[in-house]
Amino acid sequence: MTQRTLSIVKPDAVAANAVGAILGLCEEGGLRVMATKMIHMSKAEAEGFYAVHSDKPFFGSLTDFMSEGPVVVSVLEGDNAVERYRGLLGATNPADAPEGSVRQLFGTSIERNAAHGSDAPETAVAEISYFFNALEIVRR
Ligand code: IDP
Ligand code: MG
Repeated sequence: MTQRTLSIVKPDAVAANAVGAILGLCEEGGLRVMATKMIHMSKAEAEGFYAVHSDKPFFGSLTDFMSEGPVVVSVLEGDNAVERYRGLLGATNPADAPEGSVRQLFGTSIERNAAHGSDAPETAVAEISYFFNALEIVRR
């Protein structure tokens, strides 16, 4: 089933010049880039994106991190895209992510883990609309 998901190359991976490598792994992994842009989120914008985690002890630190520098947000499309991209990313903690996965290759801590992927199709729809309007996403 063709599906879409939201990817964020996080500030650590943008700073490490790994944008192309990560989007390359997406393409090699069967996903197509349908929209992409670089943005620098304010603290409030990062808090809005991660509102679901507002009760967590790491919320303040996470939203500082996500607003410390530019990120690359992308809409990725492919068969079973949500699960497919989560598989390419590996576990939240890079130490638990499989060899060759995005987080194993480019993440350096459970917080600074290089990239985000939506966790469910409904989450993907909401996350895509947080960053992109209809005119910014190519039609197939
Ligand atoms: P996910 O990105 O794999 O879906 P979530 O549990 O949704 O993981 O957490 C969102 C983000 O918050 C993670 O990608 C990571 O950057 C950060 N994070 C998650 N757990 C921790 C933690 O225990 N300490 C610090 N940061 C964390
Ligand atoms: Mg999550």
